[in-house]
Amino acid sequence: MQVKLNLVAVAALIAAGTASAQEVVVKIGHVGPTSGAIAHLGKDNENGARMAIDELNAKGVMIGGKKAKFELLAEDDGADPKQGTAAAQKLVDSKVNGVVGHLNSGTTIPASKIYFDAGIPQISPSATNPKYTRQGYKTAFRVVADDTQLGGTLGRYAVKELKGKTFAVIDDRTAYGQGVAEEFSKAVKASGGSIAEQQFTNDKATDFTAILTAIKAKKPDVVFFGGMDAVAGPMLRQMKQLGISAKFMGGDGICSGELPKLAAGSMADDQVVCAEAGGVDPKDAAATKAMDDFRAKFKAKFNADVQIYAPYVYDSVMVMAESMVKAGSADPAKYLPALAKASYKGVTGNISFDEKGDIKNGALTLYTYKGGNKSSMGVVR
Ligand code: ABU
Repeated sequence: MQVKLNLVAVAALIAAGTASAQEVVVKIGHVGPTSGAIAHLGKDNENGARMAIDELNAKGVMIGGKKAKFELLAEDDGADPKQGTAAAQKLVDSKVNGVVGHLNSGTTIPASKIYFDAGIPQISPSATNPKYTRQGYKTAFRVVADDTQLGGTLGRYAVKELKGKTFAVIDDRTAYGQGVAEEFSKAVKASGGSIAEQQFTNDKATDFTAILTAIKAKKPDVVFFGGMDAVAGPMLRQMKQLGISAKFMGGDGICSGELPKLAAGSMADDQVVCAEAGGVDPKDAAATKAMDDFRAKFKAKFNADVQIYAPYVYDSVMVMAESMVKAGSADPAKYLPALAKASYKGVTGNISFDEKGDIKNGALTLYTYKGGNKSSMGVVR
């Protein structure tokens, strides 16, 4: 009886061994702030990655003749550069095949050196500081437009379309906030506007009375904030309390579905103008439907609306997987050249990269808010 049981066990072990020899495990790392003030954005990104991983596994993707089993290794960096590099090192030590992340420029840039040194491809779905792809790291890719495009477009729009003449600019001193605010100011000045007041805060601040009082004295037409929605919301509340009714502008970091809640009813319709660093052309019916379908599937799966970048994270995982399929290998050194030459049609549009690793022909979508909802004002390239 004992011998028979052992034979059964050995047969099962052989079967398991055969199955695993025909399977390749692909570990995809994801890093974003799933704790802290912008945890809602980090979770949005992480869920985008989870959705892609689940779909790839359901589809049964073959890489080099073997069935691929995708695993998500999700890390929280708290939007903190030190936690970001620790998370990056942990993923490298876990021998991930690729990384999608991080969310913030301030974490993505220092982490990119760790991935580069380890030869691991990294795609950021949301970090917009230009420096990320200008360090000469062949492992660094980005699927959204950068702050030069974001700040520049918003600055020109503020002068030419909103007819603003005097501006106040605030930033949160992060790599993203400072960078996008500088690009905005440059474009405003180049378009004939003037910066009447410049102030700084930080990404954890909650009281803006002093800086808003200084701004109020200058009577600006527009207040621009370089930073994230978690700070912009309370800032809008305090602007209203102080009687500042200027237009409020910001980049992609404030352009979330959560901003109206964070501002707690203090935003007037059309007061806020922001830009997402991507977007599909509303005139392209097929692309619009694909994005609408994605949002509906996301809502059904996670019982949450897309905040900003979940679709870009989803596409980042998909383009990485497709590059592995094309290369016939999930080995980072083998699929990296295929990723650099990718031409992938995703829910966010066509993804291919220039020589720096930036998306080619990146789009921007300008938004305002009406009745507490994000409302598209069109796509700009
Ligand atoms: N792009 C806005 C949020 C992420 C970042 O670049 O820091």
